[in-house]
Amino acid sequence: MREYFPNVAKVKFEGRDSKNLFAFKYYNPDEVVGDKTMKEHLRYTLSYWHTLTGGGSDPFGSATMLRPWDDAETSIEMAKQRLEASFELMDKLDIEYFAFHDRDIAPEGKTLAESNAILDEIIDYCEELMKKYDKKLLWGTANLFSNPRFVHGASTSCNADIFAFSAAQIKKAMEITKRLGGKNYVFWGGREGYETLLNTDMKLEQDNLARLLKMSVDYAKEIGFEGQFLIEPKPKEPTKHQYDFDVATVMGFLKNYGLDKDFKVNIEANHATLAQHTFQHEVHLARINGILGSLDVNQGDPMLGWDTDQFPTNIYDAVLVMYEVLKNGGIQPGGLNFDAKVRRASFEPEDLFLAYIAGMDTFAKGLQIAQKLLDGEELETFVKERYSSYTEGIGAQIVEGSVGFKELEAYALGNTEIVNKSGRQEMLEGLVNQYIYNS
Ligand code: XUL
Ligand code: CO
Repeated sequence: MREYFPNVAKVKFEGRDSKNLFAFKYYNPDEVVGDKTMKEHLRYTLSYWHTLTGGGSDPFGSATMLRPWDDAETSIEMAKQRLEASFELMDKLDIEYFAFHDRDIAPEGKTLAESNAILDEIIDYCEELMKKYDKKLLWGTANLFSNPRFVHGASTSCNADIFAFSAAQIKKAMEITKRLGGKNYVFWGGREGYETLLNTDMKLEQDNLARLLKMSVDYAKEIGFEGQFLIEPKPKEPTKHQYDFDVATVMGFLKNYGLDKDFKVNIEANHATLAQHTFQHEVHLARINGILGSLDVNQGDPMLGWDTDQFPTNIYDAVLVMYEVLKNGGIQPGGLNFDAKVRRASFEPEDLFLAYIAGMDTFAKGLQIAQKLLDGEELETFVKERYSSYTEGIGAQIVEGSVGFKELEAYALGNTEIVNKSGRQEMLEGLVNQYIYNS
């Protein structure tokens, strides 16, 4: 098989003093952190769309990326070359998992039947390469947003024919995900939202979204697909009002429609910040509600209001998110998917490696620091102490549910000296920094 990236050899761990650009300084797959190796904790995943199909075009200019498969003669030939290149990338970067949409792994045909046949041919080859390179599928999904037919949405389209088409596309995507042993299946509602209420029946659209999800659960049972279903929240872009705005909105929606037992969430950093939340907030909220499924690790630009999908290099966020992951007891069967693309000006093939290395080192270091923070117990002890009034006396009675308004009024009337304590935010921020500086 052709070598697509002959200028880059297998990327190895060389340690923090290495000056080799194509080496890991912190990601050491076999290093044990807490109870698992780094590789087991992090479950790094290559995003097929950004890595293999992203061309670098923007609203002001066309594609810039130089890619070894640019000269392929047909779209099927190009899809096969991309597959080969993706496994070479995973192999050289020691990335165990990948994630894909149906329409980025294989080109779309003129009809649904033709698209399905092309998918089958590509998935056959994918399966062969997975075996050869010993790689796994973290998740599959259906692209229900790029084709113009989804102009009014997919399951939330005003057009029932589009609902039917979407169901058929998900059915096929779920079948191929099962066939490749996918650990999860993701639903990102790319166009499930609206622009104006002047033309929108929001109740019917949300009911239909729930109907489609219910059909997905039923079909998974029917074919014996046991992967975890994940909803990926995002607040805006492409539609102004996306229905799966953030983790809290998704939780309410799932409960409302009785779907909460069947779905968890795939949280993306840049989607969290677009919703005016920190990445840690979204991960924490999902964790305490038992629905933390998987992570799309990337980062946005604090000065831009859209999804820039940059490779994650912010160590502070990585530490706090890995702290949540550790407190969750891990992220399996989810993983850390680099839903990130190189910048338009980083157009050389080698930039793909450099970007993944930067992201993988960031989360490896984040994991190490988070484990130390957890072992140090200062944060946990502080928070426990801060709420200690609920472990005895009136607080314990509130928690047990043994008092109501009358008892609380009697207590408050007799309690004339209320004392509050400092929240010590700056002290705690300094403490986290100390862990980062010293590790
Ligand atoms: C879009 C996005 C998607 C999902 C999968 O912002 O994040 O790539 O991760 O459809
Ligand atoms: Co994503």
